[in-house]
Amino acid sequence: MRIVHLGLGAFFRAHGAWYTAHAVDGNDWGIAGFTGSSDELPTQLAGQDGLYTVTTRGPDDDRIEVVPSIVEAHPGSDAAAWRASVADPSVEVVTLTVTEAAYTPGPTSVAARLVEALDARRGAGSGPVTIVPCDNVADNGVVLRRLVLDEADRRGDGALVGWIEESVGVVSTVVDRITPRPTDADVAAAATAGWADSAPVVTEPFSEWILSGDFASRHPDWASARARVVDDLGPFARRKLHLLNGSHSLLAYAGLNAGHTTVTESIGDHRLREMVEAWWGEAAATVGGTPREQDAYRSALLERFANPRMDHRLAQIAIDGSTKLPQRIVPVAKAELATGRDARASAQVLGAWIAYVRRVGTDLADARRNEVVVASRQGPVHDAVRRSLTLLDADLAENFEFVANVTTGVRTWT
Ligand code: CS2
Repeated sequence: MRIVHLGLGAFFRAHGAWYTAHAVDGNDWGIAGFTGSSDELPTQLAGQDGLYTVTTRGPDDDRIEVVPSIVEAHPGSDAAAWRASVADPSVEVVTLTVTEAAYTPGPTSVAARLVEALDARRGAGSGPVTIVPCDNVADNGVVLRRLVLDEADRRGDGALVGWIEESVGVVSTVVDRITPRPTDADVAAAATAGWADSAPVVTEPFSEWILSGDFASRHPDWASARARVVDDLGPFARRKLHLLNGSHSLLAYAGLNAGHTTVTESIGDHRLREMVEAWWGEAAATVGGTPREQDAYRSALLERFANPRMDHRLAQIAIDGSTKLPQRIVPVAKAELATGRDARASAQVLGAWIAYVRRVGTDLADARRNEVVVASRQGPVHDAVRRSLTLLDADLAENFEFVANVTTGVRTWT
């Protein structure tokens, strides 16, 4: 049985592929992976039979293992192989790690790629399949299903729409495992540990995978590898996106503005640590669980962020703020404002982002770079803030007091 994966990067190899390897029936499954854009990784993996090492880097030591679940690796640009793989009758699951930016409509969106491949699958008569999106987007399965159906509808192919409705399951997930982009030092460390691996992955000890929804086909017994299946994913998604990812974005923008390079350095800076605590205080209202559970989650996050042996670059987290912040920060700001409070901690995070964008300008790494950079440099700071917020959420941009608080946030860094 086969899984096709789109977005073959370090995170998937430390997470979905790793869970598959650890499932009791993992040996019955093989993954055909497609990168987002890299041509290099498929060649590297092919040169080592798809095998690679995962180093689990704790605060005190490393544990190294070889993950055997990837059986084929292709560059994302190979559209013919992509269609043929999804159309293959032995394939029952399609997993995705395509980042937040891919969940917006458009001809290059993940939905367009999926619809093309699903059309080939229908043509081949290969039967039902389940899509498992693994990106930091709330209700990712629900959002993706809508995008896929809209895209099929846009093509005017009613039969395809009907087939997708009947034969394609889309589940929603919450994923978590901090996985820095691999470096040359990781290759050297694997070699020192005795492994000739040109594509190693380094990750943290913590991992979480929570799934919800109906499968239309068979899938590996991921629960046997400690994935969880729940009825209501909402509270888990908000906890992860607001507490972890929200504070990550804060540490990234404020940390880079303050001259830091890694998450460990950023969380070690008292001023930033206080900002993170303030953010968590504000986000608490949107996150389920008892105060005790929230405390435990936050303490665990502080330890994860402070892991002194992890080289997690703030610049990696800073990528694509315009599609990440609407998931991580905007819902908290809106919930706070709706209660009549001033959402000052949310304003701080957004202020740190805008200050960062103003500083780096056209060097910004963001799927919407041009609009974001132009907005951030438009006229006086207050106007730039209003225009930048418009790109995230129109209501926020119209709240005069909130715009003023974000402007204060920008001034913190200038
Ligand atoms: C990070 C996430 O790069 C980012 O935006 O916040 O990739 C984060 O490391 C993962 O979601 C952790 O599970």
